[in-house]
Amino acid sequence: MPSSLQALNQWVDEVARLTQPDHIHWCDGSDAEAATLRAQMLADGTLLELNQETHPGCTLHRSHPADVARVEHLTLVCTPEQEDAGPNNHWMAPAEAHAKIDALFDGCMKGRTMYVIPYCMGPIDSPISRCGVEITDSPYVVANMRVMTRMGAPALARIEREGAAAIALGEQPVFVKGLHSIGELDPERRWIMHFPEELTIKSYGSGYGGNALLGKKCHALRIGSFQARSEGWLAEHMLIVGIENPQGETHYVAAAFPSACGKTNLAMLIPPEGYREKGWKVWTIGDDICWMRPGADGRLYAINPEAGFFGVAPGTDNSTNPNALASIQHDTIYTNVAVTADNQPWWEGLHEGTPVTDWQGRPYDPANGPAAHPNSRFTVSAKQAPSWSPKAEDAQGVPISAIVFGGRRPSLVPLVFEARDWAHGVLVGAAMGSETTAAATGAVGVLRRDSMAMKPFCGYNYGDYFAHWLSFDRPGAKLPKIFHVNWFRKGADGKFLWPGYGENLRVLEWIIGRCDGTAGAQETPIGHLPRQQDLHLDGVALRDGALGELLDVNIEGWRAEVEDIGRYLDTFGTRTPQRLRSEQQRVAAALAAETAADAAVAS
Ligand code: O2Y
Ligand code: MN
Repeated sequence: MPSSLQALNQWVDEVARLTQPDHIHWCDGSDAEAATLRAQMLADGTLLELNQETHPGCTLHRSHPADVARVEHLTLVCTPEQEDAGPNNHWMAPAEAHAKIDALFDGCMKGRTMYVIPYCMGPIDSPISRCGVEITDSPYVVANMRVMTRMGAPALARIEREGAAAIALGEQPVFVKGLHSIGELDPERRWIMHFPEELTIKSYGSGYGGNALLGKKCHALRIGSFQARSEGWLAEHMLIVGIENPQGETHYVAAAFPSACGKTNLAMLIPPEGYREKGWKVWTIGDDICWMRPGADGRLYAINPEAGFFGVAPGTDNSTNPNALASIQHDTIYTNVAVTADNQPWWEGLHEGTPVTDWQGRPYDPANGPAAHPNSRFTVSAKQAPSWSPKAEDAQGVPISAIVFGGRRPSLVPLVFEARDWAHGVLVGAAMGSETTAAATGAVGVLRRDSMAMKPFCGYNYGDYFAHWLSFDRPGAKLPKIFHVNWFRKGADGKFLWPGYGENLRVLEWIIGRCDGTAGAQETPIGHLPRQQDLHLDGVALRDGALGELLDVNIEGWRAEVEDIGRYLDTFGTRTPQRLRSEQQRVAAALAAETAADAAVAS
């Protein structure tokens, strides 16, 4: 038998009976296995070799043109009661969902090899890590899972060890079961289903990213958030970054932003020159997902459950993210980028020059749109980042000093503010969101709330999720301070007021100063804001009046905002915790008092 764990063998047998593959391959994660798969994919055209002189070890995959991104409308959370999935999820009853997707899986691997991928999310020896097994018929998924997770023999050994321990206690072995097939890559026959109570994922009909690499969004966030709730930890859509000051002290910050708000850039930030000269350093632990749990000292300790980056290529260049660019010069899988005449990967903004072949493999013609797909990706080991922190392998995780929420808010929301306490911070996270851009939806300037950046990823009812967050505030807890940032505030001329990128370290410095008690602030009804003198701004070019606007709190605008937050909380009905409603009412009352005080002064 391939595994000493009978429950695993039985499940693999069951899946094989349903899908009827020609061969079954248990992945050991070895270099030899990776080389064999790579050669096979190069031979059948699944992968194309890129220029091995400029990009050694790099390959290109072109996905089906109708399979280029996550598909939220086809992504389901299948809890027995719809109310438990909440209005934040698409839902189907488990029996109906299993029947629907199993009919698609029936015989789908005939003529194909079925790969069994044991993987561990997080350092292999960490008590915070959790394991899963993905069964797939896509060798491209195997290659990506090898980069994105700790995959193969060590993961299987942990699953078997934990399984044996559970059985000894009379319990069921606990590992997440993920079944994936590319099927026919037909959008009409595509589902991404989650069964949280069964720790099971079933994904059919897509070979792309978050739909197919089941360790990422499906396990580490949707199933992970559900598991985290029952086990007392947090599975979050957050980057983790270490900020080292000139005294050699490192503070770890976890930050949640909706997709496409620059999480990877912040995780790999390069300090402005003046900061570098003084000795500031930035260390990358993770760029997308953070698992946190309280340690014995009451602080929250975090790991990055992933081992690699699945980053968006367009927007990654020498001015925005030199660290990411340096990471992807070798041993990288590119997906849906364009190619130059000398066979190098290319996307808009990377450098001057034009590609010869677009993401679909057609001769490049600007009339067909961008050469690289806007959601084209690189898959690369986190260890290849120059800013990678060896602490990312620390079994205990890193202690989190600050949690930062943010979104794209062209108006109203200041550059940075600090929540007054944990409950207020949870409200700030629940209320966060971005204004839509024309490219995303066609509707410009519409605010979409995306609580904790988890809207597409929370595996249960948001109201219960807010209650879970609030539950961490208990005796003995030494919780991180919570902040909100907005790098995207615009002036009346429609231009950004803040330069962003490396300059964001100035804001992080204030945040860390607030955590260790060295930075000043003023109290306002929405929280604590830096006064102009509290930020170090030497060497940054801001337009006249920009700082005033960036740190302004418009009371009437905020009154409307907080009312809208109240209406948003109402959408989760009785599942919204009363504590959160009280917090919203407290902020509303503080703002109203400010209006009354202003009126009294004026009269
Ligand atoms: O479109 C996809 O399948 C990828 S989505 C993704 C990938 C890496 C990090 N974050 C995301 C996201 O959508 O948040
Ligand atoms: Mn993400």
